[in-house]
Amino acid sequence: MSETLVLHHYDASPYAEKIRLMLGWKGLHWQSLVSPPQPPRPKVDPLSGGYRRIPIAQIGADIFCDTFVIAQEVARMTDDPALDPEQVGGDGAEIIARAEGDVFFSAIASVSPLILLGTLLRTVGPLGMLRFARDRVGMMRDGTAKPPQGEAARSIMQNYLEDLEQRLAGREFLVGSEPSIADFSAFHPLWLHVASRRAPIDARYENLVRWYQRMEALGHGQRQEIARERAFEIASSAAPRALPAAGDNEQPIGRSVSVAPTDYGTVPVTGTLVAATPSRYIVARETDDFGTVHVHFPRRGFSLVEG
Ligand SMILES: N[C@@H](CCC(=O)N[C@@H](CS)C(=O)NCC(=O)O)C(=O)O
Repeated sequence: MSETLVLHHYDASPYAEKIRLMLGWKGLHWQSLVSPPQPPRPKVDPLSGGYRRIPIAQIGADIFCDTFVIAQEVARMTDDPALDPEQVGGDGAEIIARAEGDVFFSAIASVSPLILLGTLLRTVGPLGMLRFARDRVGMMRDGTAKPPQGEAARSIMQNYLEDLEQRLAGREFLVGSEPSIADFSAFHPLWLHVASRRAPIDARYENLVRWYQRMEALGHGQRQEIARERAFEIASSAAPRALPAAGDNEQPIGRSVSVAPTDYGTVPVTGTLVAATPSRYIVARETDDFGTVHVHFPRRGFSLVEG
């Protein structure tokens, strides 16, 4: 099994930026396969079975959906528990939940619609913008997420900036003396906010600005672009790795299941449930092109139904 991580992503994706910076912090060599900012995604769908969000990571014939499990894999590969959302100490879990809840949506919704329009026009052009807007409206339709709008979003964003400014007083990183998953999670909605507003963070947030620059300076490690054929070859020439020993016997192991996010982008992936740990589902998919692949999902924020 190859231990090189392939990241399926696109450059403007903030959740992908969270992972790219983690790879940068660890100075890892990784492979990059870029997909478009909305489906269809023929370079990765055949591997994941249709999970619709980005990023997705691949190690051999194991496919990791959601940055929760991707971060756990980076933590494992680099033997750094501070990168694992389940093991991070201090206020880490609280910071992550906040950054990836209402704050994430507010990072965009707090930006003036005209400025946002300008950003989208510059990055994807008029047609791309229409395609993107239509896609994102559809993506939110079936989920439980209720993104804040207007004044509510602006106030969430401002409280977030103030909270981080205070937390960072007299310290370089949010938890401990080195970057942890709390920093990477706290960073990516701000990165989205800065890119969407096309303006830097207000200089009056001095601690925050310094931390933001420190995080940006971590870079992306050694990124190597690969073709879809190479990613497919990596999957077909590997067998999925051994399953975790500790299982949750309450779950329908060996049965046919569908797993989907509950909040947004609720497209299910179907296969056979081969393992369930307290935090993870692993679904085996039999494919003509790559043989068996194992697709990993976090349990939190995902539903599993039989059949
Ligand atoms: N909880 C997910 C959230 C991922 C997410 O929302 N990603 C955005 C891009 S940053 C997305 O997939 N948007 C829709 C899309 O790209 O199709 C994670 O941690 O990976």
